[in-house]
Amino acid sequence: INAWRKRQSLAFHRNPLRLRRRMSQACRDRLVRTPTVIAMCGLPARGKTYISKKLARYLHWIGIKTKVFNVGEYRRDVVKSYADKDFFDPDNAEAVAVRNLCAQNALEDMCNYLADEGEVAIFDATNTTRERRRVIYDYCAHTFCFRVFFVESICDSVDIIDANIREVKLKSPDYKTVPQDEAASDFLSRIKQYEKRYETIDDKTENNYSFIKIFNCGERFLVHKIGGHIQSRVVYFLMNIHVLPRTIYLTRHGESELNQQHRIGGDPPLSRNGKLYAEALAEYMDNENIPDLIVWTSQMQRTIETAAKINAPKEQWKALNEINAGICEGLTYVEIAERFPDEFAARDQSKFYYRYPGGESYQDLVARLEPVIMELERAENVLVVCHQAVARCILSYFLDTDAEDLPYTKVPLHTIIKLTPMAYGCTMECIPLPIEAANTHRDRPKNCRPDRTVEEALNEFLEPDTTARVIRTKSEIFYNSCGTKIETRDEDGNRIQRYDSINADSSLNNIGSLVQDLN
Ligand code: ADP
Ligand code: FDP
Ligand code: F6P
Repeated sequence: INAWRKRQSLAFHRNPLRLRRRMSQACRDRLVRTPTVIAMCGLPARGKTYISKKLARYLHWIGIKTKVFNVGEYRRDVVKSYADKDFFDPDNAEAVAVRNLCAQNALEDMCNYLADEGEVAIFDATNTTRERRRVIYDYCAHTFCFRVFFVESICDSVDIIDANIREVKLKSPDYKTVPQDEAASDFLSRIKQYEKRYETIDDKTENNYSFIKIFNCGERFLVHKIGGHIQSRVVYFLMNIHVLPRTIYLTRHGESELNQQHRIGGDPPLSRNGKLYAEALAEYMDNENIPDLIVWTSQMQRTIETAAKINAPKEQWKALNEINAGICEGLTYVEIAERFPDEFAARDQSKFYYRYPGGESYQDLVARLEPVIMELERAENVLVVCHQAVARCILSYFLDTDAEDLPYTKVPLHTIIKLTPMAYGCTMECIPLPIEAANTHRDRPKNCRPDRTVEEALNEFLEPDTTARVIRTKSEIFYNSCGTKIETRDEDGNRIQRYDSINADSSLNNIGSLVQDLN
């Protein structure tokens, strides 16, 4: 650690620009937008990486520039092949030096990120000794004037730890070539190595730190000296999440009368196809037999009608109403391009931030949906029946989509999206029900200049077609509209095999392209 400090001080003096930047930051603690370091703390297999990734996704979604710095990755980069738990023996001086160097590099990268562009950085390491926490605090709070918030996860439930090891830790690159039983026993011994020197955050000697302690996956919390709005939001978020297995179902309403006319907004009833979807959806949900399912709709009649036949308790949320298109409500995209060419171009240039005159932007929508996301985190099995723009915002939270791509995510009508939270993310499966519907999606146009002609603005817009149909190929394989194989059937239409759900990484952005290709 001394060598680490020396190096730090050398690097500091070698870079006068950075020095100036730091000096000007000296009084930052009193500012609202002071960057925040969230430093994890806890023995291995206590959910630190899980919490780091989930927190980063949430902060990114609410528009805060956030990045996770996982010291395990720095260590794997330096020590190419992990031998065994002896590497984590606190009396193994050589290994301790390597581990400290990795932590040092991660810490430097993290602070540079915050000094340059970041707002929140999460330092994902064990940080289980008082000395390590002191070094982190001194470096981040004194040298850089960043706020520091420790998040300690404490868990003594053998069942939870065993499950974490089995479901997550054994899949680590450390154990790629090691038999599972051997790996499990090595990981338990690794935990024992850390236990030799583990010091929980002490609210007397470490009384000056801001921190939260999470006991047994949120059974109990201890919160100490919260500093600033980011830390309060983080605490609120951490107090709402849970790790129980569940599935979130997401769908848009059935096709509405205005969808058929390609008009946006309004509060129209369902079309004939939309009503058929409402019936098919109720039947699908019934067949899924989901324990304690609850259904959320917006307060617009098209979502209420879509959910009406589902046999489950229902709640209406105003926050789930579709984006308000202000002066463009009830118009088609063609009419908007003709009547308000400047507005139409402005939206194409920056769709996430563009606010309709008298209406909303996608950015406004994300803010409006935050309580819904928080309740979704608290809930177990839920079906959310909502709208195109709203569904894009909710999906972007689960799939960690960038603001720029969010408003172009393809979410076809008459498609059920099944989201299943997994260890560090979420899997997504799309199930299109075979009922025709209008295509309400308009791609990002190539020409977004304000001086384009109406024709150019609309050239990019293919006339709506039908979409979201189950596609049957000659080989009797069924695909969903994400382009993922969902099942094979025999000549008589009986299911032969069902395929596993896809990983969220393959993202909804591919919906539609495969539909067109196969058609
Ligand atoms: P660590 O980074 O502490 O070594 P991981 O984040 O890799 O542990 O462990 C992931 C597992 O931890 C997930 O299966 C998740 O369900 C579980 N988990 C999440 N939060 C907690 C918590 N507060 N306490 C214990 N386990 C948790
Ligand atoms: P992770 O589970 O994230 O991989 O032993 C657990 C571990 O993290 C190691 O991989 C990593 O080298 C170490 O923690 C990093 O933290 P320390 O520097 O605190 O040991
Ligand atoms: O067309 C259906 C609809 O839900 C409209 O009510 C809404 O204005 C629109 O989709 C949102 O999609 P986009 O942001 O792509 O215009």
